[in-house]
Amino acid sequence: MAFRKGLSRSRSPWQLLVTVLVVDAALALTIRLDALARFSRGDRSLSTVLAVAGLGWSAVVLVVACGMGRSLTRTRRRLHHDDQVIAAAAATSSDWLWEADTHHRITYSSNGVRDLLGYVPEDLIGRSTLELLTPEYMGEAERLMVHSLAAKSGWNRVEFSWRHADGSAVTLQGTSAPITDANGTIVGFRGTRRPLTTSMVEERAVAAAKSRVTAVLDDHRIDIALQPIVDAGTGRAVGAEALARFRDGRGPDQWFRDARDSGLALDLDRLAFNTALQLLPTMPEHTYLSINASPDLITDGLSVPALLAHDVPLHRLVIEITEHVQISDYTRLHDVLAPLREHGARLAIDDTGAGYASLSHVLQLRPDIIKIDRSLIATISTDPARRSLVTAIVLLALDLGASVTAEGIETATEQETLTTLGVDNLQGYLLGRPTIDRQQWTRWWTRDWQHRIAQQGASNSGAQTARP
Ligand code: G
Ligand code: MN
Repeated sequence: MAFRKGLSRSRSPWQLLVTVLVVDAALALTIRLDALARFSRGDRSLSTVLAVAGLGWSAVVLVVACGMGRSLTRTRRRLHHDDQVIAAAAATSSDWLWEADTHHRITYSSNGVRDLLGYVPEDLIGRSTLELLTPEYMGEAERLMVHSLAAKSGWNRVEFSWRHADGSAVTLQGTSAPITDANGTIVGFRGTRRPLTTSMVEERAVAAAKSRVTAVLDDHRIDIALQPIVDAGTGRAVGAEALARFRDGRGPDQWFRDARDSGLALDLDRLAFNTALQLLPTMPEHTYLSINASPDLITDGLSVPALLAHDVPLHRLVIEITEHVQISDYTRLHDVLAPLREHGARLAIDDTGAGYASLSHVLQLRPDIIKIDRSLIATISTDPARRSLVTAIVLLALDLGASVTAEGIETATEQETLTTLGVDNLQGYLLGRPTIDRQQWTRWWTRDWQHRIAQQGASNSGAQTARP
């Protein structure tokens, strides 16, 4: 394998040399044995003495050659062992071990590249590393090569985005060391590339989320969509729910999760609330605006004195508390809300019926409005148990002096069933989808939904669905 090429090549000349030396010494010993015999018979002539000295020298050569041979054998064994260790590491490592020349051409690739990028290692030999990068990283890789050649060093934990064979992008972290020739000139680099660990990915995701949320907070880059809420009896809009929308098209749930993950939940909640609140004065006198608020926003994020001091028509404001969130301190929530409610603001419990805490929220907070979650509405026409639950909520609301709004109404049949069960207000795609289009808002305030619903009901009589 290429990681080991240099070492394997150097073996044979040494072997040859040792063999030559051993044969040479053995021959010299054999040829000069007669001189030894002459010497032992008492011949001390110069030629005999020299021949015997040469014999001694040949013996020294033989011993040295044997020593070299032994050490060579030991080295070969060690190299063979190292070879196997490296081969095993390359074969079993989930990292991608690689070598490339200074022109980015791949000269070796381990099996790790199969899992990481979906390529066959042999197919990569001779290809340029640059081709495997996503386009935005090609320039960076070229700059890194120039810099590493100048600094005569490799690189450490550099992250690039690579093109997987299936077309997706994969971030790998790479570390390398230079490969030098006999003169010390860098002829390439070898190293490893590995995927980011889960915690690194998470860390990065949080950092990205934080920078996205911070940008929205800095520029107030949030839009408010309104969705009409219609009186089931008169068919007229009585108000609208404000829903945060973001300009990158990602859903509000994702954005609020980003904000939670990056510790900015309260800030984003506050921005959404205050942006929505600005719409209230633009709406007709007879309508209210229902704004979602987390319990934390109410207790720690809203400036109640500011709400009381400014010209906020609190009698036209509804604060919706989601049912999904655990409320740790009902008393505090109650206390913070009290002055606002005294000045006319109403409290709605959102998503009632969707989770465990619904009735306890309702009982503890005594809302003015109970909003029934759309999960209860979806099969209301066919599920008697759900109808009973809605009836129970309607009765509870009667006792509490609250009104009931059904959310997520999508069909005329659902609307008819809910009206029959005594629900006061209706909200859902059937009446109107959430929109940021102000012209549509204006049309809602004068629209007669009764007429429209009746028409749809007639044209769908017997049908279960009439999705707009
Ligand atoms: O829980 P809350 O009321 O805040 O949820 C409002 C969400 O429900 C919004 O994102 C809105 O787009 C969505 N929504 C409103 N009406 C309907 C509907 O009729 N059907 C469905 N599937 N979603 C709705
Ligand atoms: Mn809501």
